[in-house]
Amino acid sequence: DSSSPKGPFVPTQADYQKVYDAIAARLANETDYDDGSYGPVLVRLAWHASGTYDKETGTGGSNGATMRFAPESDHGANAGLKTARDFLEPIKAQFPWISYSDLWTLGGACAIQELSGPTIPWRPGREDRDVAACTPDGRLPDAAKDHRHIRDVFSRMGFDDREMVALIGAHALGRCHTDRSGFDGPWNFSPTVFSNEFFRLLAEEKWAQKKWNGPTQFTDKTTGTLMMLPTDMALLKDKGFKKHVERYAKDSDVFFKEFSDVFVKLLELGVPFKTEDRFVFKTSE
Ligand code: DDH
Repeated sequence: DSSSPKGPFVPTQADYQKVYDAIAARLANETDYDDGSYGPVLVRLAWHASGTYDKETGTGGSNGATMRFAPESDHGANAGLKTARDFLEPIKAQFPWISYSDLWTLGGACAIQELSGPTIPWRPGREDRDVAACTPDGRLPDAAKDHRHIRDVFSRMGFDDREMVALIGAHALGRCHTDRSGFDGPWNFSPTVFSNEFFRLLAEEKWAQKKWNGPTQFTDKTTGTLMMLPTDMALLKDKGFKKHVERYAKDSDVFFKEFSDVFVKLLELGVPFKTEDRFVFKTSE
């Protein structure tokens, strides 16, 4: 009946799949960037939007998408993420009903799946908040620090040792950029394919401090072209972390399963969802 009043648009799983498909298509088309994919930087955007969560105060997390605003957009840790936010703008224009906070997290889930990673079940319901909800600087990890810092930062979000190590395995993807973090280079030879290579190389390669004028980072002795951050190396120093590095280095299936669970948890920290149901999106062919 065309005369009946229309209620507000309530998107279904099929509508979110359309958003997923549009992001996946854009990832497939826009290959003239870095190692050929915006996927890694989309994963980093979803992580930095979520990783500000503080379990004591309930502040931060992906709900709000406050990285749209200064000061949060200017926090040192977020350098370079404008690239990812801008990449998603045409998707927001095509689907104006989705919040930025849902879009950025969906972008991360989509990128993991499209880069051959595990399925990332995803829930909608985040609402954008204004500049007043920006988190203070210093909540995201500092790559120059040690195992105690990793444990401090990730316990504040509510993660245990196993989850911390699994999450950092996302460094299978992408690279460091001197004009963003000051560090340089990729962690493995296939930075656009999600894998357990980060752990395999960390456990099996020999790493030496890089000789250069930049910040302290490590280089593989075999080729001299790969990198590890001080915080990555810290995973070998701490017994509670190292056992998980070794488990994931040996067993890719276990890593995929445990990464999926903890990435889902990361993207949901502090979000007041109204639904229990998660959507599993179909990956593109
Ligand atoms: Fe990371 N990360 N990350 N990271 N990260 C960088 C790049 C990428 C740390 C530092 C850096 C996670 C944890 C940590 C990704 C995902 C995740 C860069 C380089 C630095 C520095 C940025 C640049 O120069 O462009 C530190 C420190 C930690 C830590 O936990 C101690 C986690 C948990 C994730 C995740 O996704 C779950 C990804 C992907 C990238 C590659 C980005 C790109 O543009 O490529």
